[in-house]
Amino acid sequence: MAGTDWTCSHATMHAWEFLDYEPSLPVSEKSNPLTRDIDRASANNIVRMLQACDTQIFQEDSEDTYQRLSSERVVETIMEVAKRVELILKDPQDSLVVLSGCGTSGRLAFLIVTGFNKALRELNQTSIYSYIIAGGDRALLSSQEAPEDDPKQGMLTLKKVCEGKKRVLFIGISCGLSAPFVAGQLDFCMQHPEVYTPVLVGFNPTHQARDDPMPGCTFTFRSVVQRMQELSKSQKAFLINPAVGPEAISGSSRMKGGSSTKILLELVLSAAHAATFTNMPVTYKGILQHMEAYKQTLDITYAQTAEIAALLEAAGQSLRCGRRVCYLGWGSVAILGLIDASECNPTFGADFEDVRGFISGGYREMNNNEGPLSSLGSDFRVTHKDFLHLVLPSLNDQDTVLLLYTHSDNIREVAKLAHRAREKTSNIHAVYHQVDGAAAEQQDDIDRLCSSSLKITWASSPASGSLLHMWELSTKLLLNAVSTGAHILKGKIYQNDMIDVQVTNSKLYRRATRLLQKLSGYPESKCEEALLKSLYQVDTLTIDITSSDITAHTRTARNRTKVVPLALVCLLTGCTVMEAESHLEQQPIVREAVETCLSKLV
Ligand code: S6P
Repeated sequence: MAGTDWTCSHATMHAWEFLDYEPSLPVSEKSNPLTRDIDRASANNIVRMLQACDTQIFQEDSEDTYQRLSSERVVETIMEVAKRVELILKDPQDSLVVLSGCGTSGRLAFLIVTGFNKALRELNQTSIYSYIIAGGDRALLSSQEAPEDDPKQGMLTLKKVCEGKKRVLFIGISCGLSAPFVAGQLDFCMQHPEVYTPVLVGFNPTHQARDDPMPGCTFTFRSVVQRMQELSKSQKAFLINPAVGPEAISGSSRMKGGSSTKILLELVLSAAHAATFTNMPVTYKGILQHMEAYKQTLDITYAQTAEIAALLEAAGQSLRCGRRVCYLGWGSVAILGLIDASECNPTFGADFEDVRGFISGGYREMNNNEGPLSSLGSDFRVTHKDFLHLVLPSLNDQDTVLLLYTHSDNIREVAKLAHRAREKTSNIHAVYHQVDGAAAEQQDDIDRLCSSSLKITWASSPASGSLLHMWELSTKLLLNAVSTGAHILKGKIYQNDMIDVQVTNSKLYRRATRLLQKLSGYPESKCEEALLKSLYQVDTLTIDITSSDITAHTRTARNRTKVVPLALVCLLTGCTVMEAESHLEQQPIVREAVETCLSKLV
C-alpha cells in the first residue's frame, strides 16, 4: 500500500498530516496517500485500503498537528453539548434541538433525529429533535446538490422550523466546513443569541474553512467559523471539528465524514439521554468508552474482508455489464441502504437505477417530515412492493440483490422476499446482524437461497453504546465499501479521484477544476476553460458563457454527463469535444481512455 508514515516521539504521523502535503487543500479534500492506486486494486485490496482509511477516524493526535476525535478539546466539547441537550430533555417546553446539513450530512441528520425521537416516544417523552436537509425530503433519496449553495434558503428553513420556540440548540453539519446553506443558518443563530445556540460539526481545522464569497452575503463560511470561535470562549457557540484524515476517494465526505458525523452526534445525544433517563452523568470516561465501542464496530466489520470483497465483486460485475444492484432492507439498516444508493449519482455520475434501495414499510417506517414522496415519480417508490412491481420482473442473474436485516426484524418476511427474488436471480446476498446466541428461525432457509451470507455476530449487551447504532454504522461501512468498490471496478475512479463527478454545485465545480489541473498539469484558467467547453459542448467559448456565473454553469451541468472526463481528454490530447466523446464511447474506463489517448500522442 502506498503512503509513507513517520514515527515521531509521540505517535505515528501519516503522510497527509505534514504541513507541506497538498497545502492548499483542506483535509476533507486532500487525496489520501493510502489509496493512490485504488483504481487498480483487487477487490480484496480495495476493502483493505478502505479499512486503513476508516481506521484513521480513531487515530490519536500527534503533537502539533491536527486535533482528533479523542483529543481533550473535542471530548470536552462533546460533553458540553451533551449537557445542553440534557437541559432541553429535562425541560422540553418551547425548546428544540435541530440537526441540519446538505447531502449526506442532511441524510444523517434525518437518520439520527428520527432514531432519537423514536427512543423518546418509547419512553413516553416529548420529541425534541428536528432535522433539516437542503432541498427538502426529496434530497433524502436523490441528489439535490444545488440547494447547498443557498445560504438564504438555509436561514429561512431554520427560521420556519423553529417558529415560536424560545430555546434552540442548532447543530449544523458540514464535513468540509463549506456548505453555504449551513453557513447561513449559523449566521442567523449568532444574530439571535437569545434563542439560538449554534454548534458546528465538521472535519477540518477552522483555518481551512471555505473562504469563497457566497451569493447575497457579506460573510464566508470561514468568517462565520471565526465568529463562532470567539463565542465559544464563553460557551455561546460550540465547534466540534476533529480531523479524521482525507477520504479514500478524494472529497467523498459521504464516507469517513458521514461515519464520523454519525459517531459524534450519537455520542452527544446518547450521553444526554443516559444523563436524563438513567441518571448516568455525562463523563469524560463515558464518552471515551463509547468511542471505543465504535472503534470495535469498525474492527468487527472489516474482520470480514473476504466476504465484503465478494459482495463488491458481485456488485461491480453487475454495474460493469450495465445491470443493477438492489438493496432490500428492513428497519434502520434499510435507511442506510437508501442513503448509500442516493449518493451514487453525484459521486460517480451513476444512473438512479444502477444502485437502488428499498425499505420494508416504506415512508411509514422512514417517518420523514414530508411523509410519502412516491408521487414525485418512480425514483421515489421505495417499498418492497414497489421492488416487486417495478424491478423484479426484469431481474436476471447479472443483477445483484442484497438483503439487509438484523435479528430483530421479521426473518419470515426476509425469507419470503428472498424466495421471490430467487425466482429471477441466483445472485442474492445477505448481510445479517445477529446477537450472540440468538439463532433465528428461517435463517437456514435464507442461507440456502443466497449465494453468500455475511453474518456479523455481536455481543448481546455491548459494554457501551446502543447495538442498533453499531449495526447501522457497520452497515454503512459495508455499503459504502460495496458501492465505492463496485464503481471502482466499473472504472469510475481515476487513481483516487472521482473523475466522473457531477458538477452541480460550486464546491463540485471548484473540485472539478482542481482535478483537471492535477491530472493535466495545466494552469487553472486553461482547465476551467476546458471544463466550460465540455459542459456547454462547444469548442469555442462565447461571451454569454464566460460572463455567466458559477450558479448558471452548475445549473447547465444538471443535464450533462461525463463533463470532467471529456474535459480531461480534450486537455490532454487537444482534440475537440466531439472527438473526446467518441474516445470515451470506445473506452468508458476513464483512466484507460486517457492512457490510450496519450499513447497515441507519443
Ligand atoms: C459527499 C456527498 C455530498 C455532501 C454534501 C455536503 O460524498 O455526495 O452530498 O454530503 O456536499 O457536504 P458537507 O461538507 O457540507 O458535509
